[in-house]
Amino acid sequence: MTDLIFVLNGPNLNLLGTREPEIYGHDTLDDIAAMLDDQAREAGAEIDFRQSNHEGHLIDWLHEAQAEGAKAVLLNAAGYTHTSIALLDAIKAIKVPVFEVHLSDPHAREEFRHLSYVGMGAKAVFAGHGAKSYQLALDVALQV
Ligand code: CA2
Repeated sequence: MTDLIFVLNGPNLNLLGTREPEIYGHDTLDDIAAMLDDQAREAGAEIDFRQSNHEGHLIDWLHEAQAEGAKAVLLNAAGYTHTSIALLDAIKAIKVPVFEVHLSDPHAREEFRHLSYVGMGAKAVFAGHGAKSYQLALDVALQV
């Protein structure tokens, strides 16, 4: 069976490429989806790439990843990374490994970004490399 990787993106990431390129880079979310699609296809895998501005959607999708038998989830929960115990609970509630992804390096930014609830449940964290953070995470996720 083809390996399936869910790639879930949180609030405001739909605006990527339109503002603050010095922090988040010039790639749009569609650019990142296309890169990951190619990378997954070359490895004989498949990605399911989604974005939502709503916390509950991200939680439902984590449950869905488990129900669909996904091999791994790459999760950039954006601002919810630093606030959401509900997302942490969802990560802990599924057996699918979750990899935390960030374009920027939250630890090199404001203090309030240093706390990550997602990180408390994630298998590993990839941050600070722009779109490449997703590619590095996918590379590792495909090997678990
Ligand atoms: O660096 C990341 O990937 C973040 O998850 C991005 C979040 C931020 O709250 C996290 O601390 C780190 C913010 C996403 C906002 O997305 C934007 C996209 C385009 C323009 C402005 C913001």
